[in-house]
Amino acid sequence: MESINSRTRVAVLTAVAWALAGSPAWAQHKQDEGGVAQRYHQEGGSPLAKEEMHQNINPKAPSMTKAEFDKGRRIYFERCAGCHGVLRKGATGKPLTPDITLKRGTEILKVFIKYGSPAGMPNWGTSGDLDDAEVDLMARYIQQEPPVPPEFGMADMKKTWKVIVPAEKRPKKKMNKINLENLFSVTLRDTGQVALIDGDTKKIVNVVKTGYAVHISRLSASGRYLYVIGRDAKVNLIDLWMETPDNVAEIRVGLEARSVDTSKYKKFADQYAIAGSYWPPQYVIMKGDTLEPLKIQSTRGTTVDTQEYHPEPRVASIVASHHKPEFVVNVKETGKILLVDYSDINNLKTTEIGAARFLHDGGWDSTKRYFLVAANQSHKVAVVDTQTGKLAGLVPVGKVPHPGRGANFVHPKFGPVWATSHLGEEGIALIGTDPAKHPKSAWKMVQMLKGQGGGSLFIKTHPKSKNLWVDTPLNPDPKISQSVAVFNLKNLDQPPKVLPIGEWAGIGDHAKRIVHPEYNKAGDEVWISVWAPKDKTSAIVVVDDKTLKLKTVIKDERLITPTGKFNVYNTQHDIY
Ligand code: DHE
Repeated sequence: MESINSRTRVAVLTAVAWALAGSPAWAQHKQDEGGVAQRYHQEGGSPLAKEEMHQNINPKAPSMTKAEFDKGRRIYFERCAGCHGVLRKGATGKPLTPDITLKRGTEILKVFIKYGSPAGMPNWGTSGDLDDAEVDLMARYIQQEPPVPPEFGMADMKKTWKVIVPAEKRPKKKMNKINLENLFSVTLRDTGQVALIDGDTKKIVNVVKTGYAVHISRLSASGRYLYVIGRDAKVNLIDLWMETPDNVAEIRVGLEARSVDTSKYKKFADQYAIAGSYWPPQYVIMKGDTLEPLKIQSTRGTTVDTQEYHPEPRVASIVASHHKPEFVVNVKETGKILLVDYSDINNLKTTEIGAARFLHDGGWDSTKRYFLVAANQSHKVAVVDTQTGKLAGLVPVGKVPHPGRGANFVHPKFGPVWATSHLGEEGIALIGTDPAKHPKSAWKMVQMLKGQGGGSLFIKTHPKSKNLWVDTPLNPDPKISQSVAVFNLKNLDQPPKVLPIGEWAGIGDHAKRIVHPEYNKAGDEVWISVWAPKDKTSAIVVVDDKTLKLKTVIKDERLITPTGKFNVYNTQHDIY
């Protein structure tokens, strides 16, 4: 063991004492909350773990063999890159570039990696995720220069682009009897597939092969085409008019990605698709019916606050305006929102709106004029007025907001509001969204409802419903993570009803997370995923929205690790 100087010893002892202090409940609680948010950002691991990268040796760093460096790189991309960034410039987690880590030294770094920190760093060692040798390896790895993954440009995209069924060979009309408006595309996360489930019969229509650890599904303006994006940046295009809906084209748009959407403005219906990537930091506009890549735009640039250059600003959520030929592209690390006018992609006009770091997920208000997006580490929600192309507000909410696409309803006192739950606390923030008739409430948090606990990811309602559904899949208490809270919108002072979805699934006692409520087209039933490990039974529980009673449980051996569910009609029209 290297000798420890006194500064190191104090830091080590403080970190160890903090990590071991089981006694003060609040401290434990805070660690859990922080750890939950950080672990969530690592949830899928990064597909970059598999990419070959050059080992750049820093002569001042402790030595490493090529095999150790490669192992460190793999662990880094699986566990750390989501928070600390590919190039270790920092995002949800702190920067870890050698100018910083070399000063800390191996022993301090080992303590942070093993025991975690109050700021939210998970305790990778004491949790059993990494053994002592791996902790030591990682402490040395992060003192080396960060290896840089390759770029992924037009030529790379074209090499992966496949049109499986050319547009002219596809059906001229719908060839199946499925009620497509009530079809659900369900992410089967760990098998790299989506299950297309008939919302009326609850039967699986097809299981379609897609990218790795699939993230989201979105619809074309007409509702005919379904687009699915994997964490490996593979986009699949599924034609829902086929006798059995299936893939008609695919492409990889980068090495890692999360978001996809399509041109929703009438004149450009079904014409374009857009996908944003985490690496390389860029977005690409494609031909809607073939996925042919047409235009790639980098998101590298300066941050909104310190105005410093950032080499890897990841593309988080993307939404398409229904009123204009415009995509709203949210860039995480720079904290900027780009309004991309796609009416003439050769003379692309982009409005850059400064918001706050780090932009993640969001959705439209009920009129679809305003877009609201979580700036999660700023604990704010940014609001863009897409009519004027300006920031309408930056609303302080609770700790680490995570809305999914959020929920719109009319509050008895404050008029139309949009709601988000939080990863870092139990509150559900309601933000006024009607500056014309309720100017005093507009772009302010008008109320904070008390939910079951932190660790919430998604919240949902429907214009025909009087309920607001809030999941808590990442809460450390299984009672909370395996149930959902339902608020009565007509009486928001009443505590929510808690539905034991995990128990209702009737699939056994194994670990499971209850995640992502999604309405059917009629808005009278809610589907919730019961997400179990890959080798255990999962299910989808369907609840009657009026009576809050169990309607049915969808079970099928093909339903492996279901997470997000996307009802065709609601997704196509941004109803939430
Ligand atoms: Fe997601 C949406 C990123 C972990 C399920 N997720 C999004 C969006 C982004 C994102 C940027 C918005 C897309 C859009 O609207 O265009 N998610 C990330 C991450 O970076 C993160 C934190 C870590 C990771 O490694 O990927 C992450 N996400 C998860 C999960 O662990 C979840 C629960 C399960 C899974 O798929 O692994 C998960 N994310 C989802 C879902 C949506 C989503 C279901 C879409 C919600 C909606 O209703 O639109």
